[in-house]
Amino acid sequence: MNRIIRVCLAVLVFSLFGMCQAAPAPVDTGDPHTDRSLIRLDPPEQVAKRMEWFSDARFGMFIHWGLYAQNGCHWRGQDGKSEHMMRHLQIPLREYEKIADEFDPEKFKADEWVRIAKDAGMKYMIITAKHHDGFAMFNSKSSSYNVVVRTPFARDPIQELADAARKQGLRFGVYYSLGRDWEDPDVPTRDGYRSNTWDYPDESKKDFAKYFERKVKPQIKELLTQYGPISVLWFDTPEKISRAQSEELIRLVHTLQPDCIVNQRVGNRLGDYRVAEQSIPEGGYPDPWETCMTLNKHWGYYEGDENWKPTETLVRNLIDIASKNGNFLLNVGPTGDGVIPAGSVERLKEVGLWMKVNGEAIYGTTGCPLKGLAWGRCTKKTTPGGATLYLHVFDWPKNGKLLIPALKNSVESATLLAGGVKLKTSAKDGALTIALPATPPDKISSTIVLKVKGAPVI
Ligand code: JFZ
Repeated sequence: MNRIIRVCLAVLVFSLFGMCQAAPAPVDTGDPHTDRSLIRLDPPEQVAKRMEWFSDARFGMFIHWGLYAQNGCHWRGQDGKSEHMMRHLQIPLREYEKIADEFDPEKFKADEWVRIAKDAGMKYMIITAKHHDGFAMFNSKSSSYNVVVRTPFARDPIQELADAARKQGLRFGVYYSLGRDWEDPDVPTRDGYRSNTWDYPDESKKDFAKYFERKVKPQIKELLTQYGPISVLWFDTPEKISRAQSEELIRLVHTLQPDCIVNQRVGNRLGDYRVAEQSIPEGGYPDPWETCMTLNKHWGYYEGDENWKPTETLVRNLIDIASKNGNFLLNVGPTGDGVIPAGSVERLKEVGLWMKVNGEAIYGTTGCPLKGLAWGRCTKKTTPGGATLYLHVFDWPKNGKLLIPALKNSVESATLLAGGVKLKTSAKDGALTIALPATPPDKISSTIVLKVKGAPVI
């Protein structure tokens, strides 16, 4: 009888343990943007090596710049709503391309753009090489529909930015729209959704493979062979690309530039890392991931949009994302004459001031096992024999006592990152309390450096 009871108890314990451990399997949406775990073509250690700089970098600049910026996403007095202006107003290609005749950003200075990113604490930048309008913002020999051939500007901003980024020590990447190209007659979409149905009305005649061979592959080759090291290929809108085409693209990229990372929007659950858009996924993702966000309400320059996110929001987003092992790709939309709007520059400068003091608590950190902290977030660095926990305190406790529930480790030291002031700690009932000065060093987020012995035990 005892043996039967023991076996039943063992089964009960394991099934209970199993229940509390097994997270519900995330549902596959079938949407290439949101599918769960990524499928890798390379061995995990090779992917991890390729991704190292990215996870250390944590913070980058996204740049949406193209013909739509010429008049702030407006056309002949009409509101084009966004960088999708050509689609929103169903502008015939023969009319839209005339914008190129006026595009002459005489104030464009690549070094200035890179300096703004660098001063903000950003470690990489990604610019739209070809957005949905199909217009190449680089010297493409495979398509004359490009900035060098078709505009009075007649310069190659991708070349100038790649050179400037390299000179100032930032990594450089390009965005490439796969599934939308309103210049090319062979780009079908899911049921015509966001396709160019005004110049090319018959979706059934559109052959993605022709566009893929004629434009996509040649331009990806150009981008990866004409501009030096490209660190990121940021694909977009992969709805109609086949698994074989996604694989072919990844292999092409990694053959030409083995260190270049590819985001998941290459399609079919492939890619080196995941992307979120305008949101911070609750628990992050198991794979390396990045969320991209606008500074105001638009990706491309939209005249009159002064709805800039407060610097506090930007800094706290960066911290929240880093605490979940993610990267923050923050967007600017330069004007038609080549200037990053003042509202963006001001906020990026303020983020940079915070990063100057607290960057150590963001760069090279990983997510932290301390979750659900009412007063802020936690990031972590593993050290020989222990860990450094960076406590990001948004809400400075009025009673001067910061409570860290459930941290079991013994503490080596606790200091304020700004100024290095030593802090007293006390442990009771499995919780740690840190005594804090009355005034926080930073009103947005103050960092406490907590060095503990051994790997964090929660
Ligand atoms: C796409 C573009 O349409 C947009 O113009 C911008 O370039 C943005 C960064 O990318 O927009 C998307 C793409 C994917 C999703 C949402 C908007 N998604 O997966 O939810």
